[in-house]
Amino acid sequence: MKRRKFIATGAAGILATALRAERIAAARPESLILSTWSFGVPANEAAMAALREGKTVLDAVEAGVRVPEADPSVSSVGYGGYPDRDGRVTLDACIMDGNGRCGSVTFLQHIMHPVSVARKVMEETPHMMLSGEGALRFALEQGFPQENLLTPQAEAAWKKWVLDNHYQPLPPEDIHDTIGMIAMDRNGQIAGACTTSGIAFKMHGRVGDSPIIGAGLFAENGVGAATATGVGGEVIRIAGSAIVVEQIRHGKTPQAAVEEAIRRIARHVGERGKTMQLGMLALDAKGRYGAFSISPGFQYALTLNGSTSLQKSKSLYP
Ligand code: SD4
Repeated sequence: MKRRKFIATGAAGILATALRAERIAAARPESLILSTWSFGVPANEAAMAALREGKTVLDAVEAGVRVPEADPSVSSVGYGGYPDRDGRVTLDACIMDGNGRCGSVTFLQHIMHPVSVARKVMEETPHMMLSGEGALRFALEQGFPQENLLTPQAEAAWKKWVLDNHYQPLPPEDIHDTIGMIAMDRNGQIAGACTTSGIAFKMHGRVGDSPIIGAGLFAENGVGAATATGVGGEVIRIAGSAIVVEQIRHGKTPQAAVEEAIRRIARHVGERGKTMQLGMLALDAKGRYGAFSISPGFQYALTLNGSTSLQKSKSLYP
């Protein structure tokens, strides 16, 4: 009798879980893609095109962020990115799927698509992160072409900066704009990618939050994803993207979770927060999303059920 009751209760539990999963799936948008800044619009469109072709959500975020990586007019990502204070373009990127698979490259030079190298690190090595010389050697072995990423415009900006600033790195508040992209497909599979040339005119060797899993990016199926842009050191300090996803796991909406993360950063930085930019995006497994920044002006690209628009984020400070 006891056993029969136990089986009946167990079966009811399984049925309830299945019904809940079905309800979540029914409410989920057909596609949801979020990425930072206005260059996120063509990036989201490329990601959406990949999903339409039946590619995985991991393929989609990679294809998406490759767009600004290859665009010489974007001075903060990939080709055309502003160099460090020694005039070298050094890139950081990472990629993660919702099953905890991830790869990352930091301080990588001469390769236009660091996100794709990060994916190769994930798929072709026993490691998660390669840096500098080792990352470059690996990229070349994988067949990525070695290229000059310093455009004449970026070189001119650097030369002017050298004259104006006497080789003193700028406070990182001044120059930013990474692409972080997070996405969920119609089956609820989640992935993200993040890629940047980092803070302009940084010290040689400086690495920010963008290639660090849990800081610049985090994704987990069944829970959600988050990504960050802005002053990377402050995002690292609070493990930004990881804590956003963790709060979603514990019941916060993506909007409440990104607001809490930005408030936490604001407590660390005090008055400096009023002159710095730092933005976060998040989505959850139910298809809800959120955006928040410390200062006004943060924009993000939103693709919902196939149509893409540029949105203004709310900010902590007016
Ligand atoms: C970094 N978070 O390297 C990056 C910079 C950036 O928009 O541009 N973010 O700290």
